[in-house]
Amino acid sequence: MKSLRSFVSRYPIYTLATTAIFGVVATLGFAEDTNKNGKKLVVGFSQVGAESGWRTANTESIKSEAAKRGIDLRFSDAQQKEENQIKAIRSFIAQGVDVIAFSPVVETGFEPVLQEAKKAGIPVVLSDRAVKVSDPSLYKCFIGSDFIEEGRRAANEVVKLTGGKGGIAELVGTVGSAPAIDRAKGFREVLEKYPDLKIVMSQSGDFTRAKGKEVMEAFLKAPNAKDITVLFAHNDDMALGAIQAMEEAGIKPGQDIKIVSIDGVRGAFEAMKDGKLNVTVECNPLLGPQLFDLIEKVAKGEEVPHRVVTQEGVYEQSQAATELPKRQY
Ligand code: GZL
Repeated sequence: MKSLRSFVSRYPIYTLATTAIFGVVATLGFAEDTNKNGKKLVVGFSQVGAESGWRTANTESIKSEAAKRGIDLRFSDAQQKEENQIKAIRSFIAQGVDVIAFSPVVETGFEPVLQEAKKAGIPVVLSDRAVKVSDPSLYKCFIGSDFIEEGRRAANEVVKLTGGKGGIAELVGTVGSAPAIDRAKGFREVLEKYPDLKIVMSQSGDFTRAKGKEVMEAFLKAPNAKDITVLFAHNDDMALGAIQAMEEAGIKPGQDIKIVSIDGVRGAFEAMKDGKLNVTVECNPLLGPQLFDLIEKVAKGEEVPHRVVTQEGVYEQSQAATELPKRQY
């Protein structure tokens, strides 16, 4: 301490400069995020995959925010396979990361590995999608959309487009995933009030454009294809695939068959601008900043809410042209 004092008295200008530089670095946010021992924060993140435009934007938001905060992010892409996510979480435990975060590809099957993380004293944060577990303490927080509300919003838009009458073809998301289960639930909750609006076909397109096109082709070949007046797609990528299938079959998407989907990716706004999609219900993928705010608190052992819901809107064709330049994903 004495030597430091004598250094400051002999070289005040160097001390002043160093303090100023550190101050600037900290203010500009270049200071690294640290764990409770003051070391660089190490976070293991298991991502669902790269199945859709939404997922790409979500991954970008997570990676860029971690880099901005100087966090050591161990990122793993599960290619939409649960066994890969379980393997990745086990690897994060073995590496002794400070926090594990993941977007579970399906709701069930994660309890054992979450018990292992708890036993290892590593807190877990859920991003985007939830899990079904018997012990809610197995994760500190779940930040993501209210998928049931997204389903209700989509159904209300279908009612507005059809006057409450017609036949609905449904492209379902990944079987067993929280968004697929809850969007279907919210959609059917509203439909109960409209007996003349019926789901005539429903099949999973696994949230991908390719599968969405394939399933829509099958819908259009079905004996009751003529009953379809509306398509409800659980995400924009499947809707864009279905639009391709309709055009190849000589059907005008957005006119002969109305289309309502969910996510709000750029491609959906372009399709609305071209009159091929009628509505997209927003599902915000830009979770990075909020997610790492929560992770930093959890890393320091601070209390966080067990559920954080992201705020979202609904966009119709008439808004597409003005909204398109503003879209961040
Ligand atoms: C929703 C997210 C879903 C998107 C799809 O939060 O989990 O997964 O709606 C994505 O585009 O594949």
